[in-house]
Amino acid sequence: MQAQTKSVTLIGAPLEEGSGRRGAAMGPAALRIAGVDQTLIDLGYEVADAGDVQVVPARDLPNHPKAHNLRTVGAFTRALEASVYEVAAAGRFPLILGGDHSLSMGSVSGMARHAAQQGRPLFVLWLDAHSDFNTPATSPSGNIHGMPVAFFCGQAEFAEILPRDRAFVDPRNVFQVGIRSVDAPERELIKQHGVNVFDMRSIDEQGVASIIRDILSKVEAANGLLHVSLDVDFLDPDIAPGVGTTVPGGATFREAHLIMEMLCDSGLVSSLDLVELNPFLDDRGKSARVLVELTASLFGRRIFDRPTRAA
Ligand code: Z70
Ligand code: MN
Ligand code: MN
Ligand code: MN
Repeated sequence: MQAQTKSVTLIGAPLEEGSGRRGAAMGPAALRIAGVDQTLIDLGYEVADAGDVQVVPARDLPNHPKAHNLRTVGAFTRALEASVYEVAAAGRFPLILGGDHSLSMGSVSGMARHAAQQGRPLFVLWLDAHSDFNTPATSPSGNIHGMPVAFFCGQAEFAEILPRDRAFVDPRNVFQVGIRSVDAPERELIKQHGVNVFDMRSIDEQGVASIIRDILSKVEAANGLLHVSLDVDFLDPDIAPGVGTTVPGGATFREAHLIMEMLCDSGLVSSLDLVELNPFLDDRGKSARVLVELTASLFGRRIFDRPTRAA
């Protein structure tokens, strides 16, 4: 991120209880083994590793029949909200190493608090096969990793996880790209709340460059901060098999890199989640390596410099 901070803090979130299967808790370790820290150092960043968030289940939260492991997910949400906020408020770039996608309840809420304090709107780019806009009432699975967008938009209050007067994200500032698996009631919620969805058909018809350019121009016009949340299943399973829910027909290696390069050039990205990597299901570290390569593109690795675009 050229215009943005050159200081990055890695925050490991070994959370798998939101996903309904084991393995994603090994994600932070795999991303470190794939060299995420050295990759950023080689690109000229100052990198601090805050280590892994450690929590005990929050006993003040209920055992919710339709939101599995709420006490553990809730404890991670609280810890991540606080640490992501503190890192961003200190002028650093929070890079969250997941962990399943329920961790975004905390990371995005922390960035929403930071943005509110700056008097700037927070935008979210959600790169995912799934919309993750279920609530405990609509979820077919009860797995909280299908609910984080509804949570940080203030539409899924499971219990008092975070204060009800916290900063929410305006669903009209959420841009979802790569979507190809949405539950029927979830689709109604998305339409009702004005979430911007670019499904695989729109990628095929418009191309990712035009989609991302339009999103970035909206963020820029609003002087917003942009949080990027990258779910491994955004990518096609051929290039990234290490994920619990593979959904065919995902983004290609080239589409994903182009998105990252355009995001980098914008200088608008404030924070990043890398989520749903399941090393237990991966093929010899392939998916972990792809995530680190994409992170490198987001932070400025390029094949050749491009002529700067006229303003
Ligand atoms: C489904 C649900 C989901 C990720 C699966 C699936 C949600 N919509 N999200 N894998 N990353 O259970 O809510
Ligand atoms: Mn699931
Ligand atoms: Mn997801
Ligand atoms: Mn997904």
